[in-house]
This record gives sequence, C-alpha cells and structure tokens, in this order.
Amino acid sequence: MTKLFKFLKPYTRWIILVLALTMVQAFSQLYLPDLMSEIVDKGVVGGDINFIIQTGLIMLAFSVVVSVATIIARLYGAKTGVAFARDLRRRIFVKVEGFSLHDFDQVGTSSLITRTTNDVTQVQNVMVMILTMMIFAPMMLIGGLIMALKTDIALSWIILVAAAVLGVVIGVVAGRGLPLFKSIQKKIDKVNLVLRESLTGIRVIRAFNKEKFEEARFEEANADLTGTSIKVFRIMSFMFPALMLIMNMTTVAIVWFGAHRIDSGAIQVGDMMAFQQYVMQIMFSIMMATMMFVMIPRASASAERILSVLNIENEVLEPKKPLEAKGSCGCVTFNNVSFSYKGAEKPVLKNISFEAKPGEITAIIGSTGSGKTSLVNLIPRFYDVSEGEVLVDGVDVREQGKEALRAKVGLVPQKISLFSGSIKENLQYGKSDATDAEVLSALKTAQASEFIDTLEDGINARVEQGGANFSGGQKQRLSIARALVRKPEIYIFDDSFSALDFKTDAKLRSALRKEIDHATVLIVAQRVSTVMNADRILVLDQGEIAGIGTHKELMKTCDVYKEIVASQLSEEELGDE
Ligand code: TTP
Ligand code: MG
Repeated sequence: MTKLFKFLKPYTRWIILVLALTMVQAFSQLYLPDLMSEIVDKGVVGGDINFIIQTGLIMLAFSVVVSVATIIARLYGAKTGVAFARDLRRRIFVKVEGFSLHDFDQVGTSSLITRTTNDVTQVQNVMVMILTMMIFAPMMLIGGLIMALKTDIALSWIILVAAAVLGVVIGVVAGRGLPLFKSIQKKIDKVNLVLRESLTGIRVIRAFNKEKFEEARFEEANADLTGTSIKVFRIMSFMFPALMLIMNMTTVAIVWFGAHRIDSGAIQVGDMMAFQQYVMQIMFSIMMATMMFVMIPRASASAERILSVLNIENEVLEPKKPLEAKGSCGCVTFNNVSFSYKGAEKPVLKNISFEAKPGEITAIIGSTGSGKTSLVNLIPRFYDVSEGEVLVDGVDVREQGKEALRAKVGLVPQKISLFSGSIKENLQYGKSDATDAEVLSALKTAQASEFIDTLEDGINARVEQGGANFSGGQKQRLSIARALVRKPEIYIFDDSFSALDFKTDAKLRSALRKEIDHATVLIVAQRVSTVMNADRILVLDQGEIAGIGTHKELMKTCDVYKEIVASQLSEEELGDE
C-alpha cells in the first residue's frame, strides 16, 4: 500500500491543504468542550447571562469554522483519492498495452479487468478515508488525551480501562475478519473469469447444450463469493454494537465517578461534562483508526495486485537508443533463429535462416502446430528470439524503435480482430488519415467491394464487436484491406486466405500481386494452391526448415513438401505445372 503513495506526488498541494484544514478542525473541536465547561461553571452556576451569550457566540463561530473546514477538507480529500485512482487506472492501462503476449497469459485477462476496476476502487476508497480520517483521528486522540488529563487527572483511569476493552474487541474482530477480506478479491476474480468465458463462448455453450453446466459453474463461484462476504459482514456487524456498548458504559462510569468528585468539591460540573466529551472524542478516534485497520489490509491486498501488474518487466523492451534502419526496402532476414515460449520445454522454432526480399512473395507452409504463426510473430517483435537474430532492413528488430518497426509491417493475423465501429473506421486502424478513395481501393484489392456494395451504408456500415455481423471470409477480407490501406513495406498474411473459396483466393492473390509488387510479402498458408506461385516456399516441419525453394525445386528435393502436395492436389492439377 505504502508503495502506491509515490503516485500521490502530483497532489501534494491538495494534501497539504487537507492537512491544514484538518488541523483547524481538530483544534476547534478540542477547544469547544473547554468553552462549554466555562459556560456551565461561570455562566449557569454563577448566573452571568452576558457571559453565556458572549461565550455562546464564540462557540457558534468555532462551530462554523469546524463545519467549513470539514467540508473543504473532505472535498479535497475525495478529489485527491479519485484523481489518484484515475492515474492508477491509466498507468495500468498503458502498462498492459505494452505487454508482450506472454505477459498477458501470466496475469489473465479477467484478472487484469478486475485489477483495473475493482481493485483500484478499493485503493481509492481507502485513500479517501486516509485523507479524511486517518490524519484527523490521531490528532483528536492525542489532543483529547491532553485536554482530558488537564481537566481531571483523577478520572483518567476510566480512559485506560475503556481503551483496553476497546483494544481487545477490535483485536478479536480484526483478527477474524482480515483473512476473509483478502480472499474476497480472489473470489471476485473467479466470478469475472467465469462470466467472461461464458459471454465470449456463448455460441459454443449453446451448440453443446452446456448452459446448465455453465450456470452451475457460475453459481459455484457466485455462492463462494457470497458466502465469504456474508461471513465478513457477520463479524463486522458485531463490531458496531460492541463499540457503542463500550462508549455508553464509559459515559455511565464518568458520570458515576465524576459525581463523587463533584460532591467532594474536587471538580466542577462543567469539568465533568468537558471530560466526558474529551473521552468521547478519544474513543471516536480509536474507532476511526479501527475502521482503517479493517480497510487497509483489504486495500493492501488490492494494492499488491495492482503493483504486481505495474511491476511486470516488459519482456519486449524499447531499445535505449533506437537505430534507424538505413533505407527502407523492407528486407526481412532470419539468421539462425531459435525461439521457445516461456515455460515450454522444447523450442518452437529451431535454426531458422532465410531471407525475404522486396518484390517477392515468400510463402511458409507446414502442418498445423509447426510454428508458422510463431515465426511471423517475431517480425513485428511480439516476442523476442531466444537465439539468433531477426533483421528488418538490415537492422536487428531489437535495436529498432517498436513504433517505427511496426509501422513498416502490415499484419493480417490468423485470429482476426475487428473493432466495433464502421468499416471505414476499422480500415483507418491501418492508416488514421486514410481517405474514402484509399479505403475503397484497398477494399477492391481485397475482393471485398462486392459484398460491401450490397450493404446499404457501404463503407459506413456498422461492424459489431469482434466483427460478429460478418462471415469468416468477409472478416478475413476486411482484415486484409486494413493491412493494405497502410501501404507498408512488409506484408504478412497469416493463414489469411483459408476461409475464402478457391476462386476468390486466386482472384485476391492476383490482385495483390499487381497492387503490392514493390513490397516484401510473406504468406502463411496450409493450401498448396495458395503458395504454388510464390518466389520462394519455406517448408516448416516441427519448427525446423525442411526445405526452401520454388514449387518445382521442392517437388524434386523435399519429401515433406511432396507429402503435403500429394495430400491436397489431384494428379491433373500437378500435371499443369
Ligand atoms: P503455432 O506457431 O501457432 O503453429 P502454426 O501457426 O504453424 O499452426 P496453425 O497452422 O494451426 O496456425 O504454434 C506452434 C507451437 O507453439 C504449438 O505447439 C503451440 C505453441 N504455442 C504456444 O505455446 N504459445 C503460443 O502463444 C502459440 C501461438 C503457440
Ligand atoms: Mg498459425
């Protein structure tokens, strides 16, 4: 928790203001019982009506000061806490945006969401409490003690007894409640996880008739959270009445023993009343401190969860001095690249060396799981290589600025993601200032014009979240158009033609050839027909290169390739070649 305090720095001025106002508030409140005791002793007992009115007016003025100070202090305390939470959320978001894909897996998406929302709110609430109460309570405690002792030392044993009883009650309650508070956050995570999975997987759940199963799973997580929360509140509900009881017993004790002191002439009636008010202030500040004890551990659990996100060392670091690649032709070179996912036993890619040049199409083919996606993900540096190097324009990708590097790459990922908005907005993800003409031309090359012409709103038609209102092949073409609009030097198509029928596939590739003849093109595919005409075909087999060459060359030399071909093409098609 304390580690998060450094993020409060921009609000130092507000915090100083809150501190100053809290001091005014505390001093005024501590002075009030003193004035009141004078009214009782000198005014009421002495029968001096003018004194009562005068002192009464002073008390009124102090009360107004207290109220105004309290309102302003609370306002700025709350403002600080809320602004602090906003900054935290922003930090987490920016941090997460810079995550490598592996970092995401480490924390989990639903937990990231809980941490950015619920956990930050917990911390915010405590921060507001600290600013509005935590400073006030100790001041009142110490001030109240001094004033009470000044009023009557002989009665002060009552404070000791009351504080001891209070301490025991608080200790018991906090000891039982705190561990539960910590586990609540984890249970919220779990509810979020189940909810998220069932929302995103709703189609599969329906198709497999798993609604009941999912309901049961949600019910379990939900009941777990509810059970723990009820336990916590049950313990806490015991706390308040217990505290009230202690307070009231203390009052009775003061009146009882104070009456004896008055009787023997040791103190006056006003003194006893003032003493009683000071004791109440002391007890009240102890109660406030207790609330903090309850809230802080819960918030620390949240703070830890937030910090663990903020402290993740980004694996894919921005170089200190980014090198500018000389010239920008778009050459991609792999030199002896090996790569393994973190925690995996075997490397996914071993000793990969090849070169993809501008104006050429380099195709990558291989069975599923052979590492094709992993290979192309190394080019925009989603991951860093374990051994060897990946060069773009002759410079290691680790030496280049991430933004500059990625600006050179137009990626059509295997798993397509479209965003909610219009078609045009989605394409402008590739190039933010793309004009309608550019958008239309990219859609034409991607063979998407036909189906877009049938839409009423054309390129302004709506795209639902994740592109849910388009077919698989339509989404692929939109995703291709998004990369085309960018006009990068390097195009990467990761299995981007798989959902297209053969005719559209062929038409699209011939349009691409014309449109992007200057660029470096990498095509990942499963279909031999897609890669046959490439200038260079890379055959991947379990992460290793089984052969490199043109279709003709590979047919002679590479067994793995021959097998793939044999499984796909009929004899006549082969005869054409
Ligand atoms: P991929 O590189 O995804 O294999 P692929 O693209 O050739 O397969 P497909 O044709 O089906 O798209 O995966 C290679 C191996 O790496 C596979 O065993 C799974 C593993 N892997 C991970 O461990 N973590 C990951 O994030 C990915 C993408 C793959
Ligand atoms: Mg793949």
